[in-house]
Amino acid sequence: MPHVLGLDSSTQSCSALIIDTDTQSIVAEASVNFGDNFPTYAAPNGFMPIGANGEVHSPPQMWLDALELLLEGLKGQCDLSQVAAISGAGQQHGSVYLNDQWLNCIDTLDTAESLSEQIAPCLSRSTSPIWMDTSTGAECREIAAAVGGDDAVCAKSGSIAIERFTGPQIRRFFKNDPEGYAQTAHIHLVSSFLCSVLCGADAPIDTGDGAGMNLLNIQAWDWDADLLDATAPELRKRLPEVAQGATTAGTASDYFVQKYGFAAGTPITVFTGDNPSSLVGMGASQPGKLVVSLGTSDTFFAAMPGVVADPQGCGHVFGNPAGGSMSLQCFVNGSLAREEVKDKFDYDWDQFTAALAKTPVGNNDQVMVPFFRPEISPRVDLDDPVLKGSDAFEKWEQADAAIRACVEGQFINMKLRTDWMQLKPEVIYLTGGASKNDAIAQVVADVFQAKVQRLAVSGSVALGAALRAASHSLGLDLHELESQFCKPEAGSTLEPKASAEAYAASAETIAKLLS
Ligand code: XUL
Repeated sequence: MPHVLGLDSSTQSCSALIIDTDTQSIVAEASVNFGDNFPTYAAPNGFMPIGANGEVHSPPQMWLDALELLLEGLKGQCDLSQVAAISGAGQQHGSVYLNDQWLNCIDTLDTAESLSEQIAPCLSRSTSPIWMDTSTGAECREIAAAVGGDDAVCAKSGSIAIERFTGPQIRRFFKNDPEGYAQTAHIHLVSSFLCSVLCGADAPIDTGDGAGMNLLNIQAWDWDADLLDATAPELRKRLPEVAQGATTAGTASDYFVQKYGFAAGTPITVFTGDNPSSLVGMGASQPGKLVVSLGTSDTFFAAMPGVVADPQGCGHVFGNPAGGSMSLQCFVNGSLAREEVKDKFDYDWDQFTAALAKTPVGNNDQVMVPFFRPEISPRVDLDDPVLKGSDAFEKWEQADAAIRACVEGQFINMKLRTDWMQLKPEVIYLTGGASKNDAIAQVVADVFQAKVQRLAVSGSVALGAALRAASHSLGLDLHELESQFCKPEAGSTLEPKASAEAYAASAETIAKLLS
């Protein structure tokens, strides 16, 4: 009977897993794609058309509608009164702005009406800026200047003031719409907003997601007075408390008990960000294992033995939901760059894969800076001459060599940018769409000189949430749960085939180009 629900409200969809911790199996799974199910929000990929200044917003009501449709789907698959614990995760950095009706509203929700109808009047800002928003360059500079420069912000918050983070977004809202800011009594992250709705009370922000705001002090794991002051006036009273991952936020509110059949009193563990949740769902919450996720953008994250910030200012430190801290580095030129090279030569993915098989490891020392849009690791803007690395790309006539140069360039850059974490990985867990490609996975193994594994489980964010809830509320050992649920797919392990020297010359060239 120990069923546990994990939720994942990500950029494009809301998904859930219910696991049985006795039989170590998945009892129910559901996913609701925002664009497909809610076309009236005009957010086909989960966000609305990009604004003139790089604004990328999503409607929070859409997240609520998706949550309801998802729970409806789960209710059709199993008896939700059997769920003994709940947790969840949200896309990081996105913020929700609420007025003073919020607390009363979520405490008195009526099952005759939908969540989105009832919560809409509480929104002091109808849409939420999300992590893809790049409109806050000026605010980042202002915050850094007020606190003593990038290094000072980085030492305090684990990241330099950076566009997609929440603090600069809050500052921009305060500057552009002071009345709207004055009407705002509560500011939540996507994760803590949804957790609050489920609990019917204001939920804390956990250290995993909270550290993605440029507001949290990563030594104290609490709000930093200097950063709050540099961001917007009277910000502290608008923010909830900060909590460690192993914290109960509340219990399922009457709305969810009556409408979906959850048992009264079902405990809800504080939600976290999608990446911290995935760290747990990949079975990597203890130092020694690291995760490389190959998606629209590529991310690299790992549990850290101590709190260290990136001296180059490109990486991030977040709280580890299992305790301590984790590092994360995001590479904007992920799948989109691989796709760009593939399309340039009119290749399909099979031809792309064959190109890697046909070309030698190290590509005869020919390199490419594989950035086709501005990169953040390292920071390279569109008008930066380094993007002529893409001009270097223009010079590529040989499709196969160009493809190898792109993939090798991506992982050589990833290795160079993540050296600050001082990790000696025993194993790299590869996840995301492109992780299934053995030829790409082999380049990862060779560049990092580490074993690469793919896990049998998909949906590591929702699984991480379920495992956290099982551990915290049911008292089960998190690391044991990870070893039960996060098993490598049979035959998926790749060992490095090339020697460490194979990439020495290319790594030197790329390091010089990007210095
Ligand atoms: C991490 C980041 C994204 C979002 C959306 O810093 O911006 O990975 O969490 O998934």
